[in-house]
Amino acid sequence: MADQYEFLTKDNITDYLSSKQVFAELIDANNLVEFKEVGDGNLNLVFIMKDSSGRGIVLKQALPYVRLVGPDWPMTPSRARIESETTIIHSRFAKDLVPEIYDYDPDRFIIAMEDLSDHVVWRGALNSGLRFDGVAGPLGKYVAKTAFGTSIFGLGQEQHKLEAARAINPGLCLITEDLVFTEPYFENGRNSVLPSNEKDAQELANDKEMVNEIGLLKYKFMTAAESLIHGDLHTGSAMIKCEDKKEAVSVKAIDSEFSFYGPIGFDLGALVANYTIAAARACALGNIEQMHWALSLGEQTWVEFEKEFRKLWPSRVDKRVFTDQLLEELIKTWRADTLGYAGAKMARRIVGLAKTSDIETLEPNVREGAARAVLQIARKTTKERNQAKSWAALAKEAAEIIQKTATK
Ligand code: SR1
Ligand code: MG
Repeated sequence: MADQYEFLTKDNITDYLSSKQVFAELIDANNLVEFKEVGDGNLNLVFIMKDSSGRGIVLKQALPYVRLVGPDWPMTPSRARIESETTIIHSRFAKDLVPEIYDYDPDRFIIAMEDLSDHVVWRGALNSGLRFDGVAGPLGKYVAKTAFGTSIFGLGQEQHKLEAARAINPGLCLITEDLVFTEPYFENGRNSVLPSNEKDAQELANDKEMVNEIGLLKYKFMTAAESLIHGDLHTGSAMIKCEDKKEAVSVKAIDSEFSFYGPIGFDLGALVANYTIAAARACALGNIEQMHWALSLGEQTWVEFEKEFRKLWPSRVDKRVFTDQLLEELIKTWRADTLGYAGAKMARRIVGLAKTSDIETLEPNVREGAARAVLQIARKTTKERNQAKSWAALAKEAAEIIQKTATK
C-alpha cells in the first residue's frame, strides 16, 4: 500500500542516510551537526541536514495526504517521483536553474537533493521588501529552455508522446483543475475571504465573461500537452542566492511536483500572478517604489522567455511545416495564455484554498484593499488577454488599480 511507509523523523534519519551507498560521498551520516525540518509548503516533509565538515543534503518526503489539510485529504505520494524526474529532465536543458537530484527512493517517496541553504525563498525576500534583480529574467529563461527541450520541437513527435505519457500526473492536476479553475467561481467549502472582501469574491464568481475565459483556459490546461511544465511556478518555488544584496548570483526553480505535459503559458502566468500579488503587498505597506518594481518583473520574465525560445527555434527537430510563421503565431498565443493564466492564478490565491503569505500576513485593514486589487487585476488581465497591450501598459493599469483600491 502506497500509504504504508515509514516517515522520516529526527530519530530515523541517520539510519536512512547510512542505509544507502549514494549518500556515503555526500554527507557523514554519523556526524550530523544540524537537522532542520523546513517544509513550509502545502504538501511535504522537507529536512536539511549538515555534517561536521559543513556538507549538507536535503531530504524531501511526500506524505500520502495534503499536509495543509491532513489525512482527510489523501494524495498520491508518487508526486515525489514526478518531481525528481522532472527536475532531472529540466536539468538537461537548464542545469544551473534547478537543484541537483542525488537519489529518489520509490519505496518511501523520498527525494535526496542539493542543499540550497545558501539560497533564500524568493517570496520571503519579496515579503521583506527586498529587491533582487536577476531573478525574473532567469526564470523566463528556465521556462523557455525546458519548454523548448521537452516540446515536439526539441524531442520530435514520437519521443514527445512517450514523455507526455510518462509524465501523466492526474492527482496533482486535479488539485489545480479544482483550486485554480473551478472553486473560485463555484464554491466547494474551501474558499475564504475577509468579510469586507465578500462582495469582491461574489463579483468574481458572477463575472460571466471571466468564467467563460476560465473555461477556455481550464480546457487548454487539461488538453494542451505542449511541454513538460513546472506546474506550480510561483515565487515560493524560486530559491535565490544574492551575495551583494542587489543581483541574484543563482536562481533555482524548485518543487516541480505539479509537473506534467501542459500549456507553456501556465508557468509564465503563475510568475506574473505572483509578481502582481507582491506588488499589492508592497503598496499596502506603503512601498510604492517596490510596487512599481514588482510590476515590471512580468516584462523581464516574458522578454527572456521570448528571446531564449527564439534562440532555440532554429534547432527544432523538424522544420518542414514548423515554419518561422508558426513561431510568430505561437509566441502570440503564449503571450495571451500567459495573461489568461496570470489572472486565474491571481484570483485563486485570494479566494480559494492555499493563499499567499504576501497577502495573508498583511493586517486586515490593508489586506482588504490589496485583495480587492488583485481580484480586479485578475479579471481585467484574463478578460483582456488578447488585446496585445504592452507590458508597460499592463503594469500601469495594475498600479492604478492597486493604488485606487488601497485601504487604510
Ligand atoms: C492542496 S495543495 C494547494 C496548493 O499548493 C501548491 O502550492 C499548489 O499551488 C496547490 O494548488
Ligand atoms: Mg510547491
